Amino acid sequence: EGVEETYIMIKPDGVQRGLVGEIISRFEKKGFLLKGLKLFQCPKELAEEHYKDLKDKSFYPKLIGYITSGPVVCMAWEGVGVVASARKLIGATNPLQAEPGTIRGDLAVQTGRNVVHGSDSPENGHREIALWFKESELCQWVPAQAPWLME
Ligand code: YYY
Ligand code: MG
Repeated sequence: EGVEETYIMIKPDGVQRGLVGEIISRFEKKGFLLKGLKLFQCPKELAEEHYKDLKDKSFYPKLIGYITSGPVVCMAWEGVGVVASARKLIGATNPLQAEPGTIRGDLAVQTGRNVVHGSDSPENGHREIALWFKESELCQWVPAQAPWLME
């Protein structure tokens, strides 16, 4: 597996419920590299572009309302196999089906309030990071722990 990047977003319920630190911690402790981070009030147009593949679904209008209902925390994370690994840390879309130990399994109960988003492929990781961040908001850096994380 190669180095990938993924877009992770704490949804408005996660922010309102005071789960920002807890959720960021899980990715940080795993050992992924944080490249971008901001609190952001998402405009409707951006939410619609982000979820454009779902625009024919019955829940789409509610989903757009939910994502724009308050600030979100936008993150860009990098690492080997980060896309699939982050999806595992997040857990199943329906929190009642998400395994204990996952973010949704531990912290949420309903699909419509599932606290966090994660890109579903490396291609979408690139697409979503480019959509939510300006190039100047992303940092290229080598953390001090790097040699202790990977040989
Ligand atoms: O990638 P993931 O977030 O796990 O699920 P998606 O199938 O991409 O759906 C995006 C988002 O839409 C989901 O996190 C909640 C919402 N949603 C919903 O409200 N009701 C559904 N039946 C399916 C998805
Ligand atoms: Mg998805």
